[in-house]
Amino acid sequence: MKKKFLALALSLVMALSLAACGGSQEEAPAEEGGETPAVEEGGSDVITVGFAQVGHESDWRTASTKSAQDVFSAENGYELAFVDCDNDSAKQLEAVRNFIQQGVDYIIIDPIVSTGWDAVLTECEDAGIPVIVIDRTIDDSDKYVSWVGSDFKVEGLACGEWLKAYAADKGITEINALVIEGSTGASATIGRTEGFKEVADREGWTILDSQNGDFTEAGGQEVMESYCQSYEGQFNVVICQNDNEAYGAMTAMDAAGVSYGVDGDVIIVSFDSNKPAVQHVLEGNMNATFECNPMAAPFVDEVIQQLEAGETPEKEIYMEESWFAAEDIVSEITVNGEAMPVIHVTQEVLDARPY
Ligand code: GZL
Repeated sequence: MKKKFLALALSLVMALSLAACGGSQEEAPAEEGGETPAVEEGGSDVITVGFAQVGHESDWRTASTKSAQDVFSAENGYELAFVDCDNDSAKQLEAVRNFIQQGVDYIIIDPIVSTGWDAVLTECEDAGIPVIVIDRTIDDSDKYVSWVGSDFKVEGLACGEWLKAYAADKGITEINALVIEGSTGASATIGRTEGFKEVADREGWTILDSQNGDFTEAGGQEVMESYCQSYEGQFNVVICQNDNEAYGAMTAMDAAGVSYGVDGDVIIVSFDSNKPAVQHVLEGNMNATFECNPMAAPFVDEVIQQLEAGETPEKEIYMEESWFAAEDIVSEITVNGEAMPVIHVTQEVLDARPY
């Protein structure tokens, strides 16, 4: 800790001298993107954490960032160096290398994509800085202490199993689906796509198209506008791989005169289940939403405290998630042999949503 403390003090002196000669490290609030300055000088018992966040592309991401800022605070004994990597993998690798230079005590990574990580994780290992991965996965290296996140394939499977049961109850015998994917190469995209496709293939459904909406509202709207032209009258299901894409898709379908939701011609679902999406489900604009829990920071705090105490944390820590539907039709689904409840959204359910 003292070694790193000295390195931090040196980087603080460098930052201050940089500022004195006109350079500066603008401190940008996380919700606008940007980065906090190098970890400032703290007491010797302050735990310094560098967090290389995906970006600021969605409501889910905002909730994830807020969770980290709430947990890794001064009053909790932390100094947080936060970098919003703006969905740019090169920037994310650079941020991690800067954390190594700053000599932080721990590095948290939410990897934009799941490959290209072994070299920089080896540098973290050589520097003696433990890495904790959250949310998305790193698939080409295991040089990190723990991963905290969700099973994205289970989310995709749950969506498929719910749709199967819902369609059966509604007497819908033919499914022609359009998928608006998340960012290419993200494990969330890969898992949700795989899971839903596994059910679709088993049930003989048709996936008419599957294009990248980049987890953004604009991306969802753009892809859906194209779909409304290319597949007019051919589709009855839209799978949006996050809430923000669904908001954009609804805007596009409104403009194209396509009805959707509980009383519409098209079933629309999303992943994440942020409060605005659950509100849309309550109002019947969306048929269902499948939660992806963004509150990983408390679990990371637990991992760090275990490491500080000389204990060995779990390598994989999965977070609890729920599935929400507008109508009280499908109350339970089975995924990988496990029975899972489907929550009928009421005002009480909406009010209880934490993010
Ligand atoms: C999933 C997360 C995804 C969310 C999107 O764990 O990585 O990225 O589903 C976010 O909202 O942009």
